[in-house]
This record gives sequence, C-alpha cells and structure tokens, in this order.
Amino acid sequence: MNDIEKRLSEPYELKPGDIEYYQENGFIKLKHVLDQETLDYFNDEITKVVHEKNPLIKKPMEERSTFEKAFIQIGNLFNSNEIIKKLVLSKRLGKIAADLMQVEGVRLYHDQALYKEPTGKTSNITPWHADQYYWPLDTDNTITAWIPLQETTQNMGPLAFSKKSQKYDFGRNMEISDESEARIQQKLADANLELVDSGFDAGEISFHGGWTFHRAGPNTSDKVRAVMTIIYMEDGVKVSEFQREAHYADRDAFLPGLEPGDVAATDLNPLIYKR
Ligand SMILES: O=C(O)CCC(=O)C(=O)O
Repeated sequence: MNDIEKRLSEPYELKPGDIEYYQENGFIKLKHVLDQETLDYFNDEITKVVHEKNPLIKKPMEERSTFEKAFIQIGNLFNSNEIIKKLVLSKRLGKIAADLMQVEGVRLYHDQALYKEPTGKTSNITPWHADQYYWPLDTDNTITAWIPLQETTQNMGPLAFSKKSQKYDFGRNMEISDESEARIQQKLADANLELVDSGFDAGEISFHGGWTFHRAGPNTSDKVRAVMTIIYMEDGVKVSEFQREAHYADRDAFLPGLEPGDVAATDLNPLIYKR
C-alpha cells in the first residue's frame, strides 16, 4: 500500500459539533480532509478520463442547454479505473459519510466527475436543486461528498448550500433547470433560509444530504473547476417505486436489474465502510 492509499484509509477526526451541524443544516464543509499530494494525484487521473470521455467536446457553449453548460459530467469512474477506485472506495471518506448520517455502514450509490469549464461571457450556473429528485431510493440517508481537486475560489463556482433546506419539501419535484433556479430561489428567500456560498481551500470537502437544496455560481475564472463527487447511501436501503423517467435511468446506470423493494446492493454498490 502506498502513502496515498494509506492516508485514504486513515480516519478523519470530526470536531465536536460537526455531526450536529450536519444534521441541523443538511451539509457541512470540512477542511484538511485530503492533502495536496493526494489532490494532485487524482486531479491528473480524473482530468485525463474526463478529457477522453467528454461527451460535450464538440458542442459549443452557446449551443448547450442550461444543464450541459453547468458541467461536464462523467459517472461510474470507479468501475473502469483502478486509480480512481481508490478514492471512491476510501474508508476515510466513507467513515465521514457514515458518521455524519449516524448510520452503521455506507455503500456507493455512484460517483461522478463534475467539471465546470471557464465560460467567458456565457453564464454556466448550476441551478438550485435537491439530488434525491433523481434517485429511486427509499430513504433519506444519502449523502454526497463534493471533492474539489484544487483550491476553488468564489469565481470558479464553488458549491453553495441553503442552510436547513432539507427540512422543506417545496421544489423536491423539480429537475435541474432554469425553472428550478427561479422557483426554488424564490421559495428559499420566502422561507428566509441562509445561503452559504464561499470558496473551498485545497483539501476542503463538503458533504450534503440528498434533500438539501444547493447550487453553484458560474465559473468566471480562467481555470477549469475540477470536482469529483462520491454519493453514498446507508447500507441496507431499498429501491423505491419508480416515479419518473430519471428513476428508471438511475436504476439502469447505478442499480442494474433491481426492482422496487430490492436491497440496493449490486456489484456497482460496494460496501465502503461498516462499523
Ligand atoms: O458541481 C456542481 O456544480 C453541482 C454539484 C451537485 O449538484 C452535486 O454534487 O450534488
């Protein structure tokens, strides 16, 4: 085992109050989770794969939909790349996810790279949304680790969160769109919820729950915002009824062959951490 792998398996010390903060606010930003060497190692590899697989490479920014402008999205990297697999299956990160959700164990739901390109004059926000709209999972115990692969300053479009918004159910039936940006923004403002929108230091990672509303501003810098995400679910959760096209698409991509009521534990959903 090399040093990077070793560090990815060592526990991260949550501070007193971190779990309560996450449970109350629906997200948390944690500093010094990864060191610079680890970030550089995975940035090189993930960036290489994103360039190889980029489905939007020939589509000019002006011709893209709001969703396509927001980021280049490449999923399930752990399954085809032995290097990236080490990050996705990291026990250090998996244990943080289990601790914050206060569950015994977590499985991978899926991973995805989200690269927000610098766009000059074209705005490329990530509109307000809650992730669980897309996921056919019969639980509230899902959590995403949002892992910037470099320092992410405010002008690069860091992930922003609406504090305590997991307690509200308006907008949970909206996909990522111009409409979700406008309508959820209005609802959050009406409910007077606080926005946390700030840069990330190198090595800082956020964790947000599946029903927490979040967005990201445009990348107005001259650098790509390289981000890896890992989505965890509590070990033992079941597949829910399929209510929309996105649920069938997610089942096919991340829970192949499963039907409502089945335990969400295919070969694509390894157990990452168990107490
Ligand atoms: O990276 C982004 O701009 C959006 C990320 C996001 O919505 C997520 O990870 O759930």
